[in-house]
Amino acid sequence: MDLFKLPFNKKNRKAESSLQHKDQGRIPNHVAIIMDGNGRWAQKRGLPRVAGHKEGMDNIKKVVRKANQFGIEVLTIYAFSTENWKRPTDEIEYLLKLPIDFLQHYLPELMDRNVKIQTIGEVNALPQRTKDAIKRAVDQTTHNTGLVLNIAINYGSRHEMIHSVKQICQGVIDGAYSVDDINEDMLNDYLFTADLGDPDLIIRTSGELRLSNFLLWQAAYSELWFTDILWPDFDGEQFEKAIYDFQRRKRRYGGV
Ligand code: V0D
Repeated sequence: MDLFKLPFNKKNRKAESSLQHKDQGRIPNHVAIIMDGNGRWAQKRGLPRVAGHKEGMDNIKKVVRKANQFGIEVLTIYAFSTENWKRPTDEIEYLLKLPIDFLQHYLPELMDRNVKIQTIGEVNALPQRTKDAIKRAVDQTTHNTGLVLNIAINYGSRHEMIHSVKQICQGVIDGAYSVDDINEDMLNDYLFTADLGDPDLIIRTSGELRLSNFLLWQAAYSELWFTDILWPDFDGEQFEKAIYDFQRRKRRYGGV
């Protein structure tokens, strides 16, 4: 029987999880992952790049399961960036069908696990069938109280900041507040992540040491954790390692 089927919620997650007590460490509230290396994983095996994306999609459940066991509140995964539109058309077409595929396979398990699905990014620009599938999943899981699986899709951090600034400007024009009222909290409140909090830990697989337009504002004090392992090979054990490394770091938020 798959662990993935166990019902979890905020209350019993603590009791069922022994993991989070290891090292007496703090559990990060919010972990974000850049799931890089799917194309390379496929090429290494002489497979088409899309086979790597499919494998990468199937891999998400392992990390969701682990995040749930740890009692992590928010897991943000970077599925499609605004820059990904530059890829070949057939690859984009395949990628934009993955949410449908993913939800068809895993939505029942996510429901059983009490996982709540949310998205950040410009979902409106996606194909109608993809949008419909995502909306159904968000609606169906909206009252779930366990892990928030926040999927960044057609997301770009600079775009998100521009969006926030435009909203604030409109507020000034409308007389809702003055220029002097603008502060960090206000900008934050207009970001897509307003209700999620900043990521405590950002993981990037596949050896690239960059943020690549992912959560730039929100990453101001995030711990960054990199591995050479390609996303389809990243498993629960690796995720645990990242959490334990996080627990050993001292976070200072600019203080001493
Ligand atoms: C490809 C590796 C899940 C990275 C993971 C549209 C890139 C597999 C989703 C997904 C993608 C999106 C929305 C949703 C449920 C699942 C997904 C895309 C790519 C791009 F509500 N995996 N995944 N979306 N990949």
